[in-house]
Amino acid sequence: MKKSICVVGLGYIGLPTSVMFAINGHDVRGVDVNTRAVDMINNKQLHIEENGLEERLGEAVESGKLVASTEPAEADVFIIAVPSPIREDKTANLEYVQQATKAIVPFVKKGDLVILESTVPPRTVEDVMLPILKESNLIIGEELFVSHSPERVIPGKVFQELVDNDRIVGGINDKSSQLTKELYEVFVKGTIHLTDATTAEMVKVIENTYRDVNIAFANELAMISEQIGVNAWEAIQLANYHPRVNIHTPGPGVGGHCIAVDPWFLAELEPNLSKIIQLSRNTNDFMPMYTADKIEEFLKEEDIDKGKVALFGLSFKANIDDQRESPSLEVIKRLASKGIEYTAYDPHIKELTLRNQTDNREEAIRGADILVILTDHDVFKNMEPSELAEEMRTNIIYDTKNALELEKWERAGFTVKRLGDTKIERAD
Ligand code: SAJ
Repeated sequence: MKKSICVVGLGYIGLPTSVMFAINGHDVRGVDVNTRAVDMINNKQLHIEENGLEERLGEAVESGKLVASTEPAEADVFIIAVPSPIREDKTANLEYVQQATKAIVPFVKKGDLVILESTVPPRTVEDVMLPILKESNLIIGEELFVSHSPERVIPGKVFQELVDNDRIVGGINDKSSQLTKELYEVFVKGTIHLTDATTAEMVKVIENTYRDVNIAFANELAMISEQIGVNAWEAIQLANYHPRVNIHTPGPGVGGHCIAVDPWFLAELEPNLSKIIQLSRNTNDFMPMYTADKIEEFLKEEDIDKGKVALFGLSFKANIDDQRESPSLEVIKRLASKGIEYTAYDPHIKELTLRNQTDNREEAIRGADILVILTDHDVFKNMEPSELAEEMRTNIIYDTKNALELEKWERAGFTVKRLGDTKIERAD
């Protein structure tokens, strides 16, 4: 049945979700405090990058099914998809969730459904949202239904994953879960699993925490491997042939606004019981320093005092333009604090916001004493040694993502150093 849906928050989850409901026949009002974003959306323009968003947004706006506004309005369903970041002290900042919930209170009516999509510390729906929603004077669970339906999509593949991924829906009661399931069924092809709101919150947070802990383990293995002369990439790959082992890959740190954030939600709730979680977070946060210190070490080995470093890759992961919490930015800070010069280059990032950033690859590597790969973009993986050979001052590359085909580059005369892979000279 056709419904009116008010989506609060038109970011990288709220906007694609609005678009999906609109092109599947619902009347969607997208709400955002950012007037520029609202204007752009109504003009069918993108304020965020996502594969397949442009054409779908065009279709949704042209059909009149999606309208953006700065103010909520009455609707059958309210979906909240606002940021839930952490503060400097690593505690959850739920201000946006609270503000969005308050903003819809004047518009909710008997029979409506409120869904939280933002990732939050377990118990947020019960302890933070419900007290605010009670101000509507509707009986919660009887006249107003509430659930948590966390997004689980990966940037770059949002539209594919919105449809194909299984979805977790946790209502404050069975009716809330059921209504939420019926709504998402309009485009979700994966299985929709029903549970309670707090369990759904827990599920979402532990998915990302699992990855963070696993990556920290991989990073630890990389550092250990360097000490004992083992190639961690090969060792992890071989270990993963075991049917019950799935070790993730090391790197210069963990970025993005999810995996580097969500584990703190659990740490905050139970600081004394979340030791591995906190240790993993700190291990991953330490990796950019480790990377910068290695760069300094490699320069010193060549008797280069400060040197010039060409940094390739500024986004937090491959093939996207998102720099939020990117480890590359931390590597830059650390290099700068050491007085080491750098030039930063990322072909996926169009706006040049950093000091010493260039969109010209030749300029980035010209005269460099070392080239450092920080993100495994396909464009880097596909580079040919002949494209770089004459530009650098040395032939040293530090690959923190195992992006380059080692033999090819070594055959071409480069010295490739790799995170997690140090050759140790042993006495016979
Ligand atoms: N990374 C590693 N080693 C790995 C995998 C990732 O160092 O083996 C690093 C990446 O380079 C990156 C960071 O971790 O800096 C995070 O990247 P990611 O691809 O693992 O995750 P996100 O943040 O893009 O998206 C995650 C996804 N969660 C899971 O896969 C469990 C996505 O499904 C969620 O929707 C998203 O978080 C979210 O919004 O919570």
